[in-house]
Amino acid sequence: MKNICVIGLGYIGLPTACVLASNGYNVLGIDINEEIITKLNSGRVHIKEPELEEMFLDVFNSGKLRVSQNLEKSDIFIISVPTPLNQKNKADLSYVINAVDKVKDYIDKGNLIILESTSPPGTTRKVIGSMILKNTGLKVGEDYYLAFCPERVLPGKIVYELINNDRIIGGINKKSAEKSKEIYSSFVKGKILITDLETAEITKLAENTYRDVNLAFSNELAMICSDHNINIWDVIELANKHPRVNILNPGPGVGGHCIPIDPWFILHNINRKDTLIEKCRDINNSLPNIISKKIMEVVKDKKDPKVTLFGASYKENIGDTRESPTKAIYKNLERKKVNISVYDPLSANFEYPLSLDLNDSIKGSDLLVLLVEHKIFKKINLKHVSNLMRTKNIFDTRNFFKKDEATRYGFKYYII
Ligand code: SAJ
Repeated sequence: MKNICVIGLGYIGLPTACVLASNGYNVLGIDINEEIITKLNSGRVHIKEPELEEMFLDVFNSGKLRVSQNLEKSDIFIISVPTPLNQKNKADLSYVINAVDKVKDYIDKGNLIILESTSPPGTTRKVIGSMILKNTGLKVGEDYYLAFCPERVLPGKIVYELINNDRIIGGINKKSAEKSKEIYSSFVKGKILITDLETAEITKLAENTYRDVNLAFSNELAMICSDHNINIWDVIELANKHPRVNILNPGPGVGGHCIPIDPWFILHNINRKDTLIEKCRDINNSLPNIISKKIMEVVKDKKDPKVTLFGASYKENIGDTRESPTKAIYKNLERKKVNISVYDPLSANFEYPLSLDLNDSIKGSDLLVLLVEHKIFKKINLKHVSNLMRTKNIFDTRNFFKKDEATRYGFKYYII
Protein backbone atom coordinates (compact mmCIF):
# COMPACT_ATOMS: atom_id res chain seq x y z
CA MET A 1 0.00 0.00 0.00
CA LYS A 2 1.97 2.96 -1.24
CA ASN A 3 -0.49 5.52 -2.57
CA ILE A 4 -2.30 7.76 -0.11
CA CYS A 5 -4.96 10.36 -0.74
CA VAL A 6 -5.31 12.95 2.02
CA ILE A 7 -8.66 14.72 1.76
CA GLY A 8 -8.72 18.19 3.36
CA LEU A 9 -5.48 20.19 3.36
CA GLY A 10 -6.02 22.29 6.47
CA TYR A 11 -4.07 22.54 9.73
CA ILE A 12 -3.94 18.75 10.06
CA GLY A 13 -4.30 17.42 6.51
CA LEU A 14 -1.45 19.42 4.97
CA PRO A 15 1.19 18.54 7.61
CA THR A 16 0.01 14.91 7.54
CA ALA A 17 0.28 14.76 3.75
CA CYS A 18 3.79 16.28 3.93
CA VAL A 19 5.05 13.96 6.63
CA LEU A 20 3.71 10.86 4.84
CA ALA A 21 5.28 11.99 1.55
CA SER A 22 8.61 12.56 3.23
CA ASN A 23 8.42 9.03 4.64
CA GLY A 24 8.12 7.13 1.39
CA TYR A 25 4.46 7.35 0.34
CA ASN A 26 3.13 8.78 -2.91
CA VAL A 27 0.66 11.30 -1.63
CA LEU A 28 -2.14 13.15 -3.37
CA GLY A 29 -3.55 16.01 -1.30
CA ILE A 30 -7.12 17.03 -2.07
CA ASP A 31 -8.97 20.20 -1.16
CA ILE A 32 -12.25 21.63 -2.46
CA ASN A 33 -10.85 25.17 -2.09
CA GLU A 34 -9.41 26.25 -5.44
CA GLU A 35 -7.40 29.09 -3.87
CA ILE A 36 -5.59 26.67 -1.54
CA ILE A 37 -4.74 24.31 -4.41
CA THR A 38 -3.50 27.18 -6.61
CA LYS A 39 -1.36 28.53 -3.79
CA LEU A 40 0.15 25.14 -2.99
CA ASN A 41 0.76 24.44 -6.67
CA SER A 42 2.71 27.69 -6.86
CA GLY A 43 4.95 26.41 -4.06
CA ARG A 44 3.49 28.42 -1.16
CA VAL A 45 1.75 27.12 1.97
CA HIS A 46 -1.39 28.73 3.41
CA ILE A 47 -0.67 27.67 7.02
CA LYS A 48 2.03 29.16 9.20
CA GLU A 49 3.64 26.45 11.35
CA PRO A 50 7.27 25.86 12.23
CA GLU A 51 9.04 23.52 9.75
CA LEU A 52 5.94 23.12 7.54
CA GLU A 53 7.00 25.20 4.56
CA GLU A 54 10.43 23.53 4.24
CA MET A 55 8.86 20.08 4.49
CA PHE A 56 6.18 20.95 1.92
CA LEU A 57 8.67 22.35 -0.59
CA ASP A 58 10.86 19.31 -0.22
CA VAL A 59 8.13 16.76 -1.02
CA PHE A 60 6.34 18.98 -3.53
CA ASN A 61 9.50 19.60 -5.56
CA SER A 62 10.44 15.92 -5.48
CA GLY A 63 6.97 14.95 -6.74
CA LYS A 64 6.19 12.76 -3.69
CA LEU A 65 3.29 15.09 -2.89
CA ARG A 66 0.87 16.34 -5.52
CA VAL A 67 -2.18 18.48 -4.79
CA SER A 68 -5.46 18.71 -6.66
CA GLN A 69 -9.18 19.40 -6.33
CA ASN A 70 -9.93 15.99 -7.82
CA LEU A 71 -9.68 12.59 -6.22
CA GLU A 72 -7.98 9.60 -7.85
CA LYS A 73 -7.83 5.89 -7.12
CA SER A 74 -5.61 5.15 -4.15
CA ASP A 75 -4.70 2.43 -1.66
CA ILE A 76 -5.49 4.57 1.35
CA PHE A 77 -7.87 7.50 1.87
CA ILE A 78 -7.25 9.72 4.90
CA ILE A 79 -10.09 12.13 5.66
CA SER A 80 -9.11 15.25 7.60
CA VAL A 81 -11.87 17.74 6.88
CA PRO A 82 -13.48 20.17 9.36
CA THR A 83 -16.30 19.04 11.64
CA PRO A 84 -17.74 22.37 12.85
CA LEU A 85 -20.53 22.97 15.33
CA ASN A 86 -23.97 23.86 13.99
CA GLN A 87 -26.45 26.38 15.44
CA LYS A 88 -27.90 23.73 17.75
CA ASN A 89 -24.48 22.84 19.22
CA LYS A 90 -24.46 19.57 17.27
CA ALA A 91 -21.71 18.25 15.01
CA ASP A 92 -22.00 19.34 11.40
CA LEU A 93 -20.77 16.27 9.54
CA SER A 94 -21.45 17.61 6.05
CA TYR A 95 -17.73 17.88 5.12
CA VAL A 96 -17.14 14.26 6.17
CA ILE A 97 -20.21 13.17 4.21
CA ASN A 98 -19.03 15.08 1.12
CA ALA A 99 -15.59 13.52 1.38
CA VAL A 100 -17.01 9.98 1.66
CA ASP A 101 -19.33 10.77 -1.23
CA LYS A 102 -16.21 11.30 -3.37
CA VAL A 103 -14.29 8.32 -1.94
CA LYS A 104 -17.18 5.96 -2.85
CA ASP A 105 -16.49 6.59 -6.55
CA TYR A 106 -12.81 5.62 -6.27
CA ILE A 107 -12.66 2.94 -3.59
CA ASP A 108 -11.65 -0.61 -4.55
CA LYS A 109 -11.53 -3.90 -2.68
CA GLY A 110 -8.63 -3.99 -0.22
CA ASN A 111 -8.42 -0.20 0.27
CA LEU A 112 -8.25 1.47 3.68
CA ILE A 113 -10.21 4.54 4.83
CA ILE A 114 -8.98 6.47 7.88
CA LEU A 115 -11.00 9.27 9.46
CA GLU A 116 -8.92 11.83 11.36
CA SER A 117 -11.58 14.54 11.80
CA THR A 118 -12.80 14.91 15.39
CA SER A 119 -16.29 13.38 15.42
CA PRO A 120 -19.03 12.22 17.81
CA PRO A 121 -18.89 8.54 18.81
CA GLY A 122 -20.36 6.31 16.13
CA THR A 123 -19.54 8.58 13.17
CA THR A 124 -16.89 6.38 11.54
CA ARG A 125 -19.02 3.24 11.67
CA LYS A 126 -22.42 4.78 10.99
CA VAL A 127 -21.59 7.48 8.46
CA ILE A 128 -18.65 6.03 6.54
CA GLY A 129 -19.48 2.33 6.94
CA SER A 130 -23.08 2.72 5.81
CA MET A 131 -22.41 5.20 3.00
CA ILE A 132 -19.82 2.94 1.40
CA LEU A 133 -22.00 -0.17 1.75
CA LYS A 134 -25.06 1.58 0.32
CA ASN A 135 -23.22 3.03 -2.67
CA THR A 136 -20.71 0.34 -3.55
CA GLY A 137 -21.87 -2.85 -1.87
CA LEU A 138 -18.41 -3.17 -0.27
CA LYS A 139 -18.60 -4.63 3.23
CA VAL A 140 -16.59 -2.85 5.90
CA GLY A 141 -13.86 -4.94 7.53
CA GLU A 142 -14.19 -7.61 4.82
CA ASP A 143 -13.93 -5.86 1.44
CA TYR A 144 -12.17 -2.75 2.68
CA TYR A 145 -10.66 -1.54 5.96
CA LEU A 146 -11.82 1.32 8.18
CA ALA A 147 -10.21 3.15 11.12
CA PHE A 148 -10.45 6.33 13.17
CA CYS A 149 -7.15 7.96 14.07
CA PRO A 150 -7.61 11.32 15.80
CA GLU A 151 -5.06 14.09 15.54
CA ARG A 152 -3.76 15.38 18.90
CA VAL A 153 -1.36 18.10 17.84
CA LEU A 154 -1.02 21.54 19.37
CA PRO A 155 -1.31 24.51 17.02
CA GLY A 156 2.08 26.25 17.02
CA LYS A 157 3.85 22.87 17.36
CA ILE A 158 1.97 20.82 14.79
CA VAL A 159 4.85 19.21 12.90
CA TYR A 160 6.77 18.43 16.08
CA GLU A 161 3.76 16.88 17.85
CA LEU A 162 2.61 15.00 14.73
CA ILE A 163 5.89 13.09 14.84
CA ASN A 164 6.52 12.86 18.57
CA ASN A 165 3.11 12.42 20.25
CA ASP A 166 1.58 9.02 21.01
CA ARG A 167 -1.18 8.12 18.58
CA ILE A 168 -4.47 6.27 19.07
CA ILE A 169 -5.97 4.12 16.36
CA GLY A 170 -9.47 2.67 16.54
CA GLY A 171 -10.22 0.01 13.96
CA ILE A 172 -13.53 -1.53 12.89
CA ASN A 173 -11.55 -4.74 13.31
CA LYS A 174 -7.99 -5.72 14.22
CA LYS A 175 -6.83 -5.91 10.63
CA SER A 176 -8.02 -2.34 9.92
CA ALA A 177 -6.18 -1.06 13.00
CA GLU A 178 -3.02 -2.93 12.11
CA LYS A 179 -3.01 -1.73 8.51
CA SER A 180 -3.39 1.85 9.79
CA LYS A 181 -0.66 1.34 12.37
CA GLU A 182 1.74 0.37 9.60
CA ILE A 183 1.18 3.75 7.93
CA TYR A 184 1.53 5.89 11.05
CA SER A 185 4.62 3.92 12.16
CA SER A 186 6.41 5.38 9.14
CA PHE A 187 6.71 8.71 10.94
CA VAL A 188 5.35 8.53 14.53
CA LYS A 189 8.08 8.31 17.16
CA GLY A 190 5.61 8.05 20.05
CA LYS A 191 3.62 4.91 20.93
CA ILE A 192 0.79 3.80 18.67
CA LEU A 193 -2.09 2.47 20.74
CA ILE A 194 -4.76 0.29 19.21
CA THR A 195 -8.40 0.11 20.24
CA ASP A 196 -11.89 -0.04 18.70
CA LEU A 197 -13.55 2.74 16.69
CA GLU A 198 -15.86 4.22 19.29
CA THR A 199 -13.26 4.13 22.08
CA ALA A 200 -10.87 6.09 19.87
CA GLU A 201 -13.58 8.59 18.94
CA ILE A 202 -14.59 9.31 22.52
CA THR A 203 -11.00 9.36 23.79
CA LYS A 204 -10.21 12.27 21.49
CA LEU A 205 -13.25 14.14 22.78
CA ALA A 206 -12.40 13.28 26.38
CA GLU A 207 -8.94 14.86 26.02
CA ASN A 208 -10.23 18.23 24.88
CA THR A 209 -13.22 18.16 27.24
CA TYR A 210 -10.88 17.46 30.16
CA ARG A 211 -8.98 20.64 29.23
CA ASP A 212 -12.19 22.67 28.90
CA VAL A 213 -13.48 21.52 32.30
CA ASN A 214 -10.15 22.37 33.94
CA LEU A 215 -10.11 25.77 32.26
CA ALA A 216 -13.65 26.43 33.51
CA PHE A 217 -12.48 25.68 37.04
CA SER A 218 -9.55 28.10 36.86
CA ASN A 219 -11.73 30.77 35.28
CA GLU A 220 -14.42 30.38 37.96
CA LEU A 221 -11.77 30.46 40.65
CA ALA A 222 -10.47 33.74 39.16
CA MET A 223 -13.97 35.24 39.47
CA ILE A 224 -14.29 34.06 43.07
CA CYS A 225 -10.87 35.51 43.95
CA SER A 226 -11.87 38.77 42.31
CA ASP A 227 -15.01 38.89 44.53
CA HIS A 228 -12.72 38.60 47.56
CA ASN A 229 -10.13 40.99 46.15
CA ILE A 230 -7.56 38.19 46.27
CA ASN A 231 -4.85 37.84 43.61
CA ILE A 232 -5.68 34.66 41.63
CA TRP A 233 -2.10 34.29 40.38
CA ASP A 234 -0.77 34.06 43.95
CA VAL A 235 -3.40 31.42 44.72
CA ILE A 236 -2.48 29.34 41.66
CA GLU A 237 1.23 29.57 42.38
CA LEU A 238 0.73 28.39 45.95
CA ALA A 239 -1.87 25.69 45.19
CA ASN A 240 0.25 24.25 42.37
CA LYS A 241 3.00 23.54 44.88
CA HIS A 242 0.79 20.63 46.00
CA PRO A 243 2.07 17.48 44.28
CA ARG A 244 -1.33 16.55 42.85
CA VAL A 245 -2.72 19.99 41.95
CA ASN A 246 -2.20 21.67 38.57
CA ILE A 247 -4.56 24.61 38.14
CA LEU A 248 -4.46 26.05 34.61
CA ASN A 249 -4.19 29.75 33.85
CA PRO A 250 -7.43 31.73 33.71
CA GLY A 251 -7.82 34.11 30.77
CA PRO A 252 -10.22 36.22 28.72
CA GLY A 253 -11.88 33.19 27.13
CA VAL A 254 -11.29 29.76 25.67
CA GLY A 255 -10.80 29.94 21.92
CA GLY A 256 -9.55 27.88 19.01
CA HIS A 257 -11.36 25.41 16.83
CA CYS A 258 -11.18 22.44 19.23
CA ILE A 259 -11.65 23.12 22.94
CA PRO A 260 -14.83 25.24 22.59
CA ILE A 261 -16.35 22.70 20.19
CA ASP A 262 -15.39 19.15 21.15
CA PRO A 263 -17.22 19.12 24.53
CA TRP A 264 -20.48 19.49 22.56
CA PHE A 265 -19.56 16.45 20.45
CA ILE A 266 -19.21 14.32 23.55
CA LEU A 267 -22.83 15.25 24.39
CA HIS A 268 -24.03 14.60 20.82
CA ASN A 269 -26.83 11.98 20.61
CA ILE A 270 -27.05 11.37 24.34
CA ASN A 271 -29.96 12.31 26.49
CA ARG A 272 -28.46 13.87 29.61
CA LYS A 273 -29.47 17.06 31.30
CA ASP A 274 -27.47 19.48 33.50
CA THR A 275 -24.11 18.00 32.64
CA LEU A 276 -20.90 19.31 34.16
CA ILE A 277 -19.53 19.51 30.61
CA GLU A 278 -22.27 21.89 29.45
CA LYS A 279 -21.94 24.03 32.57
CA CYS A 280 -18.19 24.37 31.98
CA ARG A 281 -18.81 25.38 28.38
CA ASP A 282 -21.19 28.10 29.62
CA ILE A 283 -18.61 29.39 32.11
CA ASN A 284 -15.85 29.55 29.51
CA ASN A 285 -18.20 31.10 26.96
CA SER A 286 -19.22 33.85 29.36
CA LEU A 287 -15.67 35.16 29.84
CA PRO A 288 -15.43 37.64 26.94
CA ASN A 289 -18.62 39.33 28.23
CA ILE A 290 -17.24 39.52 31.76
CA ILE A 291 -13.98 41.01 30.47
CA SER A 292 -15.89 43.49 28.29
CA LYS A 293 -17.91 44.65 31.33
CA LYS A 294 -14.75 45.18 33.32
CA ILE A 295 -13.26 47.18 30.44
CA MET A 296 -16.36 49.38 30.34
CA GLU A 297 -16.15 49.97 34.10
CA VAL A 298 -12.58 51.26 33.72
CA VAL A 299 -13.34 53.67 30.85
CA LYS A 300 -16.96 54.57 31.66
CA ASP A 301 -16.19 58.18 32.65
CA LYS A 302 -14.06 58.92 29.60
CA LYS A 303 -15.32 61.02 26.71
CA ASP A 304 -14.86 59.05 23.44
CA PRO A 305 -12.87 56.34 25.19
CA LYS A 306 -10.14 54.54 23.29
CA VAL A 307 -9.25 50.98 24.28
CA THR A 308 -6.22 49.11 22.93
CA LEU A 309 -6.43 45.32 22.76
CA PHE A 310 -3.09 43.50 22.64
CA GLY A 311 -3.48 40.16 20.83
CA ALA A 312 -6.04 39.02 18.24
CA SER A 313 -5.28 35.30 18.05
CA TYR A 314 -6.94 32.68 20.20
CA LYS A 315 -3.70 31.96 22.05
CA GLU A 316 -0.07 32.90 22.41
CA ASN A 317 2.60 32.95 19.67
CA ILE A 318 0.35 31.96 16.77
CA GLY A 319 -1.70 33.98 14.29
CA ASP A 320 -4.80 31.73 14.30
CA THR A 321 -7.83 33.87 15.20
CA ARG A 322 -10.54 31.20 15.10
CA GLU A 323 -12.98 31.60 18.04
CA SER A 324 -10.60 34.14 19.53
CA PRO A 325 -11.89 35.90 22.68
CA THR A 326 -10.60 39.18 21.16
CA LYS A 327 -13.30 38.91 18.47
CA ALA A 328 -16.12 38.63 21.01
CA ILE A 329 -14.68 41.46 23.12
CA TYR A 330 -14.24 43.61 20.00
CA LYS A 331 -17.91 43.14 19.08
CA ASN A 332 -19.06 44.05 22.61
CA LEU A 333 -16.96 47.22 22.72
CA GLU A 334 -18.03 48.23 19.23
CA ARG A 335 -21.66 48.08 20.38
CA LYS A 336 -20.73 50.43 23.25
CA LYS A 337 -19.21 52.89 20.73
CA VAL A 338 -15.70 52.55 22.12
CA ASN A 339 -12.78 53.43 19.81
CA ILE A 340 -10.95 50.14 19.57
CA SER A 341 -7.45 49.45 18.38
CA VAL A 342 -6.21 45.87 18.12
CA TYR A 343 -2.45 45.36 18.00
CA ASP A 344 -1.10 41.97 16.91
CA PRO A 345 1.80 41.62 14.48
CA LEU A 346 1.16 37.85 14.20
CA SER A 347 -2.52 37.93 13.19
CA ALA A 348 -2.63 39.85 9.91
CA ASN A 349 -5.77 37.93 8.83
CA PHE A 350 -7.93 39.20 11.74
CA GLU A 351 -11.53 39.88 10.62
CA TYR A 352 -11.67 43.31 12.26
CA PRO A 353 -9.45 46.38 11.78
CA LEU A 354 -5.99 45.56 13.02
CA SER A 355 -3.10 47.84 13.80
CA LEU A 356 0.35 46.59 12.96
CA ASP A 357 1.93 49.71 14.41
CA LEU A 358 2.46 49.78 18.16
CA ASN A 359 2.58 53.57 18.48
CA ASP A 360 -0.65 54.07 16.52
CA SER A 361 -2.43 51.47 18.56
CA ILE A 362 -1.63 53.04 21.95
CA LYS A 363 -1.59 56.73 21.06
CA GLY A 364 -4.31 58.54 23.04
CA SER A 365 -5.59 55.28 24.52
CA ASP A 366 -7.34 55.12 27.90
CA LEU A 367 -6.78 51.44 28.56
CA LEU A 368 -4.40 48.77 27.34
CA VAL A 369 -5.91 45.29 27.63
CA LEU A 370 -3.45 42.40 27.35
CA LEU A 371 -5.45 39.47 25.94
CA VAL A 372 -2.79 37.22 24.42
CA GLU A 373 0.66 36.61 25.90
CA HIS A 374 2.71 36.67 22.67
CA LYS A 375 6.44 36.47 23.40
CA ILE A 376 7.02 39.44 21.07
CA PHE A 377 5.05 41.67 23.48
CA LYS A 378 7.84 41.16 26.03
CA LYS A 379 9.93 43.63 24.04
CA ILE A 380 7.41 46.43 24.60
CA ASN A 381 8.72 49.27 26.72
CA LEU A 382 6.02 50.21 29.22
CA LYS A 383 7.58 53.62 29.86
CA HIS A 384 7.22 54.43 26.15
CA VAL A 385 3.64 53.12 26.19
CA SER A 386 2.72 55.23 29.22
CA ASN A 387 4.01 58.39 27.47
CA LEU A 388 1.70 57.84 24.50
CA MET A 389 -1.50 56.93 26.34
CA ARG A 390 -4.14 59.47 27.37
CA THR A 391 -4.95 57.60 30.58
CA LYS A 392 -2.51 55.14 32.10
CA ASN A 393 -4.54 51.98 32.65
CA ILE A 394 -3.50 48.38 32.07
CA PHE A 395 -5.87 45.43 32.32
CA ASP A 396 -3.63 42.37 32.26
CA THR A 397 -5.80 39.27 31.72
CA ARG A 398 -2.80 36.89 31.51
CA ASN A 399 -0.43 37.93 34.33
CA PHE A 400 1.98 39.05 31.62
CA PHE A 401 3.30 42.44 32.71
CA LYS A 402 5.02 43.02 36.02
CA LYS A 403 2.69 44.93 38.33
CA ASP A 404 5.63 46.76 39.98
CA GLU A 405 6.96 47.95 36.67
CA ALA A 406 3.53 49.06 35.47
CA THR A 407 2.82 51.03 38.63
CA ARG A 408 6.31 52.60 38.53
CA TYR A 409 5.38 54.16 35.17
CA GLY A 410 2.15 55.51 36.61
CA PHE A 411 -0.23 52.83 35.35
CA LYS A 412 -3.29 51.73 37.26
CA TYR A 413 -2.95 47.95 36.97
CA TYR A 414 -6.01 45.65 36.87
CA ILE A 415 -5.90 41.86 36.91
CA ILE A 416 -8.46 39.27 35.85
N1 SAJ B 1 -5.96 28.54 27.65
C1 SAJ B 1 -6.06 29.28 28.81
N2 SAJ B 1 -5.30 28.92 29.88
C2 SAJ B 1 -4.43 27.88 29.85
C3 SAJ B 1 -4.32 27.12 28.67
C4 SAJ B 1 -5.11 27.47 27.57
O1 SAJ B 1 -6.85 30.24 28.89
O2 SAJ B 1 -3.79 27.62 30.87
C5 SAJ B 1 -6.80 28.89 26.49
C6 SAJ B 1 -5.97 29.33 25.29
O3 SAJ B 1 -5.62 30.70 25.41
C7 SAJ B 1 -6.93 29.07 24.16
C8 SAJ B 1 -7.70 27.83 24.64
O4 SAJ B 1 -7.48 27.74 26.03
O5 SAJ B 1 -7.84 30.13 23.99
C9 SAJ B 1 -7.28 26.54 23.97
O6 SAJ B 1 -5.85 26.47 23.88
P1 SAJ B 1 -5.04 25.13 24.17
O7 SAJ B 1 -3.59 25.44 24.06
O8 SAJ B 1 -5.52 24.52 25.42
O9 SAJ B 1 -5.52 24.12 23.04
P2 SAJ B 1 -5.60 24.14 21.41
O10 SAJ B 1 -7.01 24.37 21.02
O11 SAJ B 1 -4.56 25.01 20.80
O12 SAJ B 1 -5.22 22.60 21.10
C10 SAJ B 1 -5.98 21.56 21.73
C11 SAJ B 1 -4.99 20.55 22.34
N3 SAJ B 1 -5.70 19.65 23.26
C12 SAJ B 1 -5.26 19.43 24.51
O13 SAJ B 1 -4.27 19.97 24.98
C13 SAJ B 1 -6.03 18.46 25.32
C14 SAJ B 1 -4.31 19.76 21.21
O14 SAJ B 1 -3.48 18.74 21.74
C15 SAJ B 1 -5.37 19.16 20.29
O15 SAJ B 1 -4.79 18.40 19.23
C16 SAJ B 1 -6.16 20.30 19.69
O16 SAJ B 1 -6.83 20.97 20.77
C17 SAJ B 1 -7.14 19.73 18.68
O17 SAJ B 1 -6.89 19.88 17.48
O18 SAJ B 1 -8.11 19.05 19.07
